[in-house]
Amino acid sequence: MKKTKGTIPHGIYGITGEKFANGRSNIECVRSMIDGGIKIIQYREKEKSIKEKVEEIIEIRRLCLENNVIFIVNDHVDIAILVDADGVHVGQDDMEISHVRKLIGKDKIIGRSTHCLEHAKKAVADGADYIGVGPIFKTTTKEKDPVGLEYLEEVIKNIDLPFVAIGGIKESNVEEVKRLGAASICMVSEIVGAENIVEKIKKLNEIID
Ligand code: TZP
Ligand code: MG
Repeated sequence: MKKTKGTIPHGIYGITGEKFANGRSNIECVRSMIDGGIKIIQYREKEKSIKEKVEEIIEIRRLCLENNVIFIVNDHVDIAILVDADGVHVGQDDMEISHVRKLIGKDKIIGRSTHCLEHAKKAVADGADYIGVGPIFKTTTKEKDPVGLEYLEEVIKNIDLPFVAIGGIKESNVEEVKRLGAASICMVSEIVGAENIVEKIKKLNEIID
């Protein structure tokens, strides 16, 4: 079995978002993210049936394995287990980390979305492998008030766990997020909605690196 546990890759963390992808499918977007050199991809899809999600996840799992890309499934612990994904990402309203761990095993990655320091501290205590920190800025892809750069700074100062900065991050503000100390940065609409995904990733990497 490929051992992926440990810290998550630095750089861009890719997430699917078909609704924001200008008519492209999740699979097309993943192909382009891989072509652009992204090393960790999460399947996140809130609208489709389980049947459709499973079909897509099987295909994306295959693409990620072939290209040595870490694959994380959002929400669905059962489907992650089914396809032997590298990990699962769960939000505050999803299953407790201890339950996810019991199901998915110790060698898999568990990510937890957090929106305040209490969430982050609990994720550490519960044994998450990384946390999502956000939404940093206002965004149309998540119905949640932004937590601001202040929360990112609090995490950097107080939390000893890998984290991914997320929410409203664009080519125009990614430098600020990076400069504050975020090593892994997620952008959904900025990437899947780009005219040319590979070119967009290249530009973003020039800013981040
Ligand atoms: N969690 C916090 S914000 C967000 C998620 C899944 C969506 C981020 O999307 P975008 O388009 O990068 O703002
Ligand atoms: Mg969720």
